[in-house]
Amino acid sequence: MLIHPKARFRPYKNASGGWGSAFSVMTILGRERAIARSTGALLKLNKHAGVGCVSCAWAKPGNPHAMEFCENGAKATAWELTTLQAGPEFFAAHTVSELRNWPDFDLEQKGRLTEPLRYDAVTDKYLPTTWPTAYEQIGGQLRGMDPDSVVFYASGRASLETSFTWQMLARAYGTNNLPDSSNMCHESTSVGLQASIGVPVGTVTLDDFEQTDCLIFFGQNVGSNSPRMLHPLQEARKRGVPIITFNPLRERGSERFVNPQSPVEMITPKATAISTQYHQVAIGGDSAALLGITKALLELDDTELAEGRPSVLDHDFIAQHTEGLDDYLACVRRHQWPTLEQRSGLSRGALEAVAKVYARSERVILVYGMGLTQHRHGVQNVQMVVNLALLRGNIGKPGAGLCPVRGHSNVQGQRTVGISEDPSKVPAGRFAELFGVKVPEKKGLATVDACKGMLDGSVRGFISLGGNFIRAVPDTSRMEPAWQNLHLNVQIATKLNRSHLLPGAHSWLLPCLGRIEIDRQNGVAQAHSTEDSTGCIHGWWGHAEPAGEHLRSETAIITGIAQATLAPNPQLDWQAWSQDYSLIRSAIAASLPDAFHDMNRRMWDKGGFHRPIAACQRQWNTPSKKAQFFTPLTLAEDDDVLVGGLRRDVLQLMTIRSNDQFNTTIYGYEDRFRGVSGTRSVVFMNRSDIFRLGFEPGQWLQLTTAIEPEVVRSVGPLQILAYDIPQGCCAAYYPECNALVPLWHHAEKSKVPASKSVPVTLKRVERGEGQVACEMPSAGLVA
Ligand SMILES: Nc1nc2c(c(=O)[nH]1)N[C@H]1C(S)=C(S)[C@@H](COP(=O)(O)OP(=O)(O)OC[C@H]3O[C@@H](n4cnc5c(=O)[nH]c(N)nc54)[C@H](O)[C@@H]3O)O[C@H]1N2
Ligand SMILES: Nc1nc2c(c(=O)[nH]1)N[C@H]1C(S)=C(S)[C@@H](COP(=O)(O)OP(=O)(O)OC[C@H]3O[C@@H](n4cnc5c(=O)[nH]c(N)nc54)[C@H](O)[C@@H]3O)O[C@H]1N2
Ligand SMILES: [Mo]
Repeated sequence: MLIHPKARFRPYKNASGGWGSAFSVMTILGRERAIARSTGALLKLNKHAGVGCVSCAWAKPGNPHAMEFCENGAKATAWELTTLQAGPEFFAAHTVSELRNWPDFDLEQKGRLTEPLRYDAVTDKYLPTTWPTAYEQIGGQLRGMDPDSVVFYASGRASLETSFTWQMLARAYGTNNLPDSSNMCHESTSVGLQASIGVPVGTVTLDDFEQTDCLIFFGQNVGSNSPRMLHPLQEARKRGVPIITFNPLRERGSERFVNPQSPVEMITPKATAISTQYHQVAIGGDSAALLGITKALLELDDTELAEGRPSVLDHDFIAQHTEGLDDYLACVRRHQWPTLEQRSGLSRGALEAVAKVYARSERVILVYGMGLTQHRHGVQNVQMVVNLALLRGNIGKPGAGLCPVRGHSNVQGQRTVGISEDPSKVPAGRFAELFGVKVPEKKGLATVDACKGMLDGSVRGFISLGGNFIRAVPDTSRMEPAWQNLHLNVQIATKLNRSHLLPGAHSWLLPCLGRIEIDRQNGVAQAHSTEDSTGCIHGWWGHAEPAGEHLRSETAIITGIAQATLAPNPQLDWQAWSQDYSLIRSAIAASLPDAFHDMNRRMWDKGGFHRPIAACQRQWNTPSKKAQFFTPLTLAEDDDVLVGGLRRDVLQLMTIRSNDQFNTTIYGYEDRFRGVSGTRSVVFMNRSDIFRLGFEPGQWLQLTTAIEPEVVRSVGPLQILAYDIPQGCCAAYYPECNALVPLWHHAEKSKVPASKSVPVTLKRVERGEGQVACEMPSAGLVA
């Protein structure tokens, strides 16, 4: 096990990017012993017909930089191409109960899985098995189960080909139980944008960034989570484009950036200031802030009209393209400034300053991330952003639009090719006609409902295409015992994680190739494809030799399970699909011709090909055929406990990512930009809250969820860090704090867990001096 450095906090004075980034990349390449294996792949990352980065989903430019990757892309590459291995000897040496006590970091740090394994309850170990045996036994289990009791989970990394095959397997087997990591992520976008503008995805492309004259960010941490996006932002800033950021934390990447690939910037101390206005909105305060901006915009409009100047609202656009303005404006007028200031945590002056910039900009891009979607009112937050865009016609014109920044590298694409619990999202008629697969009519389970099914025992089987479900979902302490009651648990994975260590009655761990590895079928290298955050589809090749001879591709594993489970189907040749992925692409193209016609050719176009997004053409696929202004019922119903409200001992907790992690994969204990080093066991608090509540920085706290008093959800000990965060708010790391999030505490309509707004109380606990706080905090639940 790695010896962790001593916990340390020292404010980070540098920009994001720069030498800090370069050192961080070299450290992980060295530690993973992956320098030789990764270098070639890194040079091809995100380039035309090159290697698709397995980190984030940010757009891949047609004219890439010499090195079109970022610190986190390099880390993700090193993580996948590590030469460390967790082979059968490793599993022979450790029981599953023992491994369960290891931190997430140590588990994945053991390296790549190399052989198919089956859990043996007698020895409490994973024992080697063979592929044919595994398929046959899994198929046998599946044949004996009710399809409605089996869940097919996908994490957003799998390619379009794999994802299409995956959903076909679930449907041919007889279920729409297809939860996806996006159910915990941008599902608020899919629901909110669909209702407001008739498409479930954003409306901008990279070209828009070159033409925009203003960018506004809500709750998206660009410097850590989509760092390549800093390049277009830096260029925009050089053109004098204002960038306004709403975030409770002053995230370094949103403040200033040094391009680590620019020799001049690296040797001169010249960072680009990214945000021209930075508003530290209270957690959950964005809807109020957006209402306030609109109120200020209306006041500005009154002045302009009174002085004989044109309106600041785009009345032509509003009349021709939208519906519901009057109701919305009445709601805006009804809300008084003191309420909006209190709920947003921002002053009227600050929101007026935003309105001024917005009113004088012709082409505005509105960017957002988990800071908006992972709230009780996540869908409303998204729709309020749309409202702001509609007021000035900022959708469907060059340089303007909505930019939800997706997480996993193909999470948007997975949904496009049919991974959804909702059968109306797939072309059922074509599936029946082309492949003889009848899509079940019954709606399936998404993530939260799949969890409920585990708790009530109706979900008996779980098959996972990547990801770390049990660590990513909320309510850890209730979910983990339920997960162990599963009858069947099959995990297709590259690295060992906690979801593998709570086995059910029959459990397999099936090691697969990563996307950066060469995937040969019958000796012929296979390409694959992904869709990025801007709806652009690209073809990629694997680059490195596989980590082991026993690994199979994800597609091969899925088709292997399909053949062992399903009766032969003359219209669907799984074997042929597994041997030649171009046949899967042809099947995608035939199923979804509008988006994917000629996919096999077009995915190699320089810069990829864009699938048509109706809203970009100002065609609104809503019931009324207009874009909808959305009127919030109230701003207060957002929170189970009001921020700064009646209970002064309650703080609003957001669960955040460090710069040194990718979701549940912990690369290390350095959150460089936030100045935290050697630990993840911290709670970021406002200094006045610390003293008001009778604590001192450096003390240890136990956090307890302050809703549903009959269930105790508690995590700790976490060490207090005095930090620049609004009063009434606090922050701590995901996934360690997931035990605090009640399963039912999710966004209305989208059911995205409200991981960014959990009311908590804090209690002082003892902790030995000088101890290294690197373990997983112990989570406890008393029912
Ligand atoms: N390096 C790295 N890259 C990643 C990932 C990773 O874990 N590591 N994960 C990938 C995935 S799957 C996803 S979904 C994305 C996630 O990327 P983001 O969408 O950036 O998600 P988070 O980092 O969870 O949170 C974003 C920001 O929201 C702010 N925030 C919290 N609450 C509020 C609020 O109420 N209002 C506002 N305005 N802001 C708020 C937080 O301070 C934080 O800076 O990144 C992807 N890329
Ligand atoms: N409290 C809280 N909870 C959250 C969030 C939050 O902000 N706060 N964020 C949510 C979000 S946005 C998301 S997207 C989810 C993430 O949920 P998931 O997508 O389920 O989790 P990951 O951590 O991305 O999965 C990591 C695992 O994927 C496997 N893996 C990696 N590469 C491959 C591959 O190529 N193929 C296969 N088959 N397996 C692979 C490895 O075994 C690795 O351990 O978590 C959600 N949960
Ligand atoms: Mo995500």
